[in-house]
Amino acid sequence: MSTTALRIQPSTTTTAISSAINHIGFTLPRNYAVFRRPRNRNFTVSATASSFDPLQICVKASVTAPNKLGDCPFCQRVLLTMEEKHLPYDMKLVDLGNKPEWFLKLSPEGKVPVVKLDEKWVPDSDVITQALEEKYPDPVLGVPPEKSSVGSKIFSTFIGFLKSKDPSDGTEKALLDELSSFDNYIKENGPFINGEKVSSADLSLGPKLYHLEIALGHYKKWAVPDSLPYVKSYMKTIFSLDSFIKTRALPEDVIAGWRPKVLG
Ligand SMILES: N[C@@H](CCC(=O)N[C@@H](CS)C(=O)NCC(=O)O)C(=O)O
Repeated sequence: MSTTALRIQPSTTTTAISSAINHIGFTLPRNYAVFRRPRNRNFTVSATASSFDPLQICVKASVTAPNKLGDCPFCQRVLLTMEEKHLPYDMKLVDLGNKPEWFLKLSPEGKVPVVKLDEKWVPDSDVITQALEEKYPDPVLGVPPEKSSVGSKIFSTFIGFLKSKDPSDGTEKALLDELSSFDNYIKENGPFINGEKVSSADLSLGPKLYHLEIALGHYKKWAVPDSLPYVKSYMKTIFSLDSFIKTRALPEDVIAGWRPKVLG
């Protein structure tokens, strides 16, 4: 908690106090609130984070640029959740090619993302995003169970097609079938999976579609066909969210990340 002492009259509103704080060059981070204590006397103003210090998250580091976020779609999913919930966070970039000791101590499986919640390092994006939803329910990102699996087979069928060396083995068709049923779903229920607002289902699927677009474009010269306009517009919408732009990987990292799978 940080404390800023100002001379303010008892009648001064907290809104005026906030602007006074901003005026002296101290910008309140998002998620901070101003309180007066004691009420209605000359007092100290406390600018207090509504509940916590920044969340600590370990994520994959870029392999193509120094000090940049890498190409892990599960890390991006968690970062997107924090961004959409306006939670401050502190990223620790981990070189997965040469995992440091400090990282292996807190993540014995050696996987990212891991997030420190209630003094414990928690792995797995499913578990982390669920815990964030429970701990920080505003805004609600959760979806009814029947919607949480919409589009969930797209990622595995994309990987099957990406790895395939035989154009007639049915892997492209398997991916197109999944994309086609997603196209129909968005046509009926969109623009997002849960309707009008972005949800946890979009924040999980979006980074995977980003990998699909870049990796298949690069390695197979393949793109989502024009016959699936709802998939294309969905991708455009998700990829242009501020939260997505802020947390996306560099295309060079996505390409480098999939190379071992493609070479097989
Ligand atoms: N089920 C996990 C998967 C996490 C995962 O596979 N992360 C990859 C990076 S994308 C990883 O840490 N791999 C360890 C390694 O490459 O050694 C989740 O949803 O968080």
